[in-house]
Amino acid sequence: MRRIMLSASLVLFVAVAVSGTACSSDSGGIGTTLDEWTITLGETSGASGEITFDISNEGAKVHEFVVFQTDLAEDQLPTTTEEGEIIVDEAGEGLTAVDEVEDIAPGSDASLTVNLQPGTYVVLCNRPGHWENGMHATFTVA
Ligand SMILES: [Cu+2]
Repeated sequence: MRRIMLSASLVLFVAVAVSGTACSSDSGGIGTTLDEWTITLGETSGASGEITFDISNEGAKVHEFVVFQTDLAEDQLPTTTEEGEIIVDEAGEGLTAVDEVEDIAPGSDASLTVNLQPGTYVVLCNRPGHWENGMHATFTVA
């Protein structure tokens, strides 16, 4: 009898562990919403190491998601122009490009996993004019 109860609780434990894993892989990333003209992060800080941004474009325009390491304020980045509109100068002083996802269509999702060291990061959309219109957010890694 005692042995049967032990195996029953072992089965229960395994079942909980498996469903716990499935649950965390569904929502393991940082929810990231792109829209005109905002980038909204579900969390604005995280621990160093691999971080995944689960990106949804809920806007009506194509957007992109670019990650920079920088100590500059998110609305005070070096700029240049493209198609007559302001964009962030990705080679500008004080910016270190980390990674990006381009051309995220309206209504579609994307995912970006980056390995981040402690520091301050700015995420933004660098389609012409979009950063200037407000598509930027700050993310801190401890
Ligand atoms: Cu955009």
